[in-house]
Amino acid sequence: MKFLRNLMATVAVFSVTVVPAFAHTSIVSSNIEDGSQIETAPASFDFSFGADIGLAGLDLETLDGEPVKVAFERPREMGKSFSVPLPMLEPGTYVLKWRAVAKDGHVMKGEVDFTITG
Ligand SMILES: [Cu+2]
Repeated sequence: MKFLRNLMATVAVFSVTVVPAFAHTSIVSSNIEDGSQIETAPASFDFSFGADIGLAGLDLETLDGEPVKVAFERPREMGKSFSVPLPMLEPGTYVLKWRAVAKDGHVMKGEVDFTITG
């Protein structure tokens, strides 16, 4: 019985650590893909997650880490799809950094790197 109890405890711990990972999501589609080379910057960054999230932040930087101003307003509601207007971008490489809060309160982060070839 001791073995069974240990086994159950192990299974319980394993479930607790594994299940929340499934609740997390990331960008599943976007008009600017990570690592993409695009001729002209789109007027907005349109992106969707696999589940409802609270979009907490979106920052745009040049490759050197110079911030580029983006008209981002934190949405009040959770959602899956977002559209953030982008400024006119000169040719160069940029990094979009997003932060989101999952339904379980965990913070998720990601980056989308792209190059405007001009
Ligand atoms: Cu979580």
